[in-house]
Amino acid sequence: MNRFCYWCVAIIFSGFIQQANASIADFKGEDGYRLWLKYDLLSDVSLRKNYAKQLGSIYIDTQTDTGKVIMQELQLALPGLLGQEPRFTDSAQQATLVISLNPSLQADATDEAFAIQTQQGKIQILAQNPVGLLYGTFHLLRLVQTEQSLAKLDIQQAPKIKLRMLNHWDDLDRHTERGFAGESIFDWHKLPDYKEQRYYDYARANASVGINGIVPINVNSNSLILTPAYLRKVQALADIFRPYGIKVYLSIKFSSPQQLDGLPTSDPLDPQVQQWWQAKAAEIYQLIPDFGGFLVKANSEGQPGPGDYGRTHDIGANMLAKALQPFGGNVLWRAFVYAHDSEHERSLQAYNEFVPLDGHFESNVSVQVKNGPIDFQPREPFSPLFGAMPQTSLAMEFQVTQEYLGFSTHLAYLGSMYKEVLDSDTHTNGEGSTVAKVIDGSLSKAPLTVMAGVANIGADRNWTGHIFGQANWYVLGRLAWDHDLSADNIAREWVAMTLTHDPKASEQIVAMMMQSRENIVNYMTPLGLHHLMDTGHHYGPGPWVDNLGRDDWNPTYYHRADDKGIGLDRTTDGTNAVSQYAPYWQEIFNDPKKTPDNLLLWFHHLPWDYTMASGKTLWVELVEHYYAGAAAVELMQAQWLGLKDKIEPNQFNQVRMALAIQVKEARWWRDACVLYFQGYSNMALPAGLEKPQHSLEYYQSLTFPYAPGQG
Ligand code: BDP
Repeated sequence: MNRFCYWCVAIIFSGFIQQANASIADFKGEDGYRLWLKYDLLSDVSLRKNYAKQLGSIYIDTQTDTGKVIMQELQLALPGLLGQEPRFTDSAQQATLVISLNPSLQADATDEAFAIQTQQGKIQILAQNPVGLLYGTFHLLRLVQTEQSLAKLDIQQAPKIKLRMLNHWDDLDRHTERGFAGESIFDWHKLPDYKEQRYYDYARANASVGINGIVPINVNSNSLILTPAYLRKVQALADIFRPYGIKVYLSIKFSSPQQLDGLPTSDPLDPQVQQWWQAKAAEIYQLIPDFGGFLVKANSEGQPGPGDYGRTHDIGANMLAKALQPFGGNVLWRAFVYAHDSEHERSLQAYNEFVPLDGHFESNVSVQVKNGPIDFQPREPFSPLFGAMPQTSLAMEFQVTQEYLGFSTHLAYLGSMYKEVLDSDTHTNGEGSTVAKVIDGSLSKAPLTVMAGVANIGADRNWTGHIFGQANWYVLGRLAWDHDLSADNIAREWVAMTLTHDPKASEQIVAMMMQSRENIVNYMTPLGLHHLMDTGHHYGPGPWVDNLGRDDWNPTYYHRADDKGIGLDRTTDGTNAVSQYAPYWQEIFNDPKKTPDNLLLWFHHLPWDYTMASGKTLWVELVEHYYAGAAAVELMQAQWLGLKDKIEPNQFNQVRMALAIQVKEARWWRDACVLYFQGYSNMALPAGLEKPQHSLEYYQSLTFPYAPGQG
C-alpha cells in the first residue's frame, strides 16, 4: 500500500478509536515476563496428542550441569505445551526422544553445532558438546511452539557467528544508559549472595536464541568492576550463566591501572602497565575459568585510551589481547570514535583512524563497528569500515535498545533494519561482498567472528518495556546464529511463540512489524536525514538544536537546512565521505539521481524544489513522508485494536497503551519537523494535509529533564 493509502485509511479508522479506561480485567493473563518461552497449551488437540507420543519418553545422556538445564526446560515446556508430564528414562532404546552426545565425533570445546533427526519414529538430538544439545533442545521446542511437524526431521545447524553477544549499558548503581525498561537487571549490591530467579530466566531466554556472551556493564565503564569485591559478583553471574553456554565479558576502563592501583600511567607500552593487566587477567581467570574477555570504549566521548599517550588503537588493544591470550580470552575494541579536534566530518573519522591499522591487531581482537558510520540512527548506510579491513576481524554492533527509535513506547521491529545492513553489498571484493560475509569471516577469513547488540533489557516485568521490544532481543540472537534467516520468518516465529497462533492475526501482526521501522524513519528522519533528536536524552524532535559543546552533536550539523535546500553534501564536492566506499557505491552516492531516495539527504544537499524521481519536489516528498509515517502509526493502532480477541488482555493492553503514545509522538515529530523545515523552504504544505497542532515555538519550548536513559 502506498503512503497515501496509509494516510486515508488511518483517518477513516481514527474516528472509531476510543481509548476506554482500563479495568482490572485488562491486566489479566500474560504480562510478558515469560517472553517467547510461554509454553501455553497448544489448542490443536490432535497435534498435541501427536507431540505427546513423539516426546513421550526422553533419554538425556549428559550428566553435566547443561544436561540438568535441558531436563528442567523440558519439565517446564512439555506439560505447558502438551498438558502432559514428560517421562525421563535411562534407556535410550525405550525413549522416543534421545538427547545424546555423539561420541564418534571429535569433540571441539567451542563447537556449538547440533543435529536433529527422526529415524524410525524416534527423534534424536545429537551434538559434540552439551551446549549443542541445549541449542538442539530449544530448536525442537521452537518447532513444537510453532506447530511444525516432527515426523521427518533432518536438521543440522551450526552458528554462522562465533560470539553472539548482548552488551548491556548498565551502570553499577543500576542506572541503564539508554535503557527504557526500568533499572538494570543486575543487582550488584546484592550479588554475589542473592541470585535472583531473573538471572536464570534471562539465561534461558538467551540460550534459546543462541546468545552465548554477555557484557553486564556499560561501555562507559567503571574501574570498580575490576576490584576483588566486584569480581566475586561477576563470578556469581558467570556461575549462573555457564550451564546455559553463556560467557561473561567485562567492559573495562583503560585507565584502571592508575585508578585502582595508583600506577603513574596507563600507557600500553609501559611494562608496569602491561604487567598490571596480565596480573588482572590471571586474577579474573582464577575466579572465572571461562571468562570471555574485555569490551573497550577507548578515546571516545571522553573515555581514556591509548591515544592519551600518543599510541594508536592497535597498541592498546594488543596489550590487553596479550594479557588474555594465555587464558583464551578475547578483546572487543570499539570503533565508535570521533575526535573533538578532527577537521573531518564525523562520518569519516572511524574509518580514517582504523583502516591504516588493518592487519595490526592480534588474532584475539575484534574491532567492533556500529552498523552505520554515525550512530544508530533510524536509517544509515552501512559503515564503510565493513569490507575495508580485510586483515582484521570486524564485529557488528547493533543497537537493540531504541535510543533513536522512540524509546520503549514506539513499536519498531528491528529485524528488517538488521537484515538491510547485513544484506548490503559492500562491493569491496566484487559483487556479493555483503556485510554479513565480512562479519562471518567468509571474506576476511578472520578466526574471530562477532555480532553484538546493545541490550534493551531492564527490570520491567516484561523485560523490554514494550512487548514488541522482546522481538528485537529475539531477532538479534536468531540472526547472529544464522544471518540468512529472513526477518519476516523470524517475526512469524516470535509472534507464534509470544502472541497468537491465529493465522490471520499472525499475518497481520507480522506485516505490521515489517513496516514498523520504516514508519519511524518516515516520521523522524525521512530521505536520509539523521540525528534530529533533542539534546542529551534524544527524546523527541530537536532539529533546531545548534548550541551544543561540539558542532557535530548538533542536529543542524547533520541536516544543514538553509534557504537554498537541505541535506549534508558528502559527495566528492562536499565532505567526500563517498570516497570511503567501493567505486561501485561512489558512483551511485555521488549522483543524486542514482542515490536511493532513502539515503538522498545523507549524501546530498539539494534545493527545496529539486525534482525527485516521482516528479514531485523535494519539499513535497519530505512533507509527505512525515505525514505518511504518522498516518501509518494510526493505521497500526487501528489494526491492533481489531486484534483484541486474539491476544491475551495484559499483552494486548500494554501494546494498546504504547501505541496511543506512539500516535501522539509521531504527530509531534511530524509537526515539529515540518514546521521547522518550512521556515527554510518557505513553501506551503501540500493541499489537503491536516495542519500542525501547535506552533513551532511551542515545540521548541518543550523540555524533558527526567527523560529516561540519559548518558
Ligand atoms: C551514543 C549514546 C551514548 C553511548 C555511545 C556509545 O548516546 O550514550 O555511550 O553511543 O556507543 O549513541 O558509546
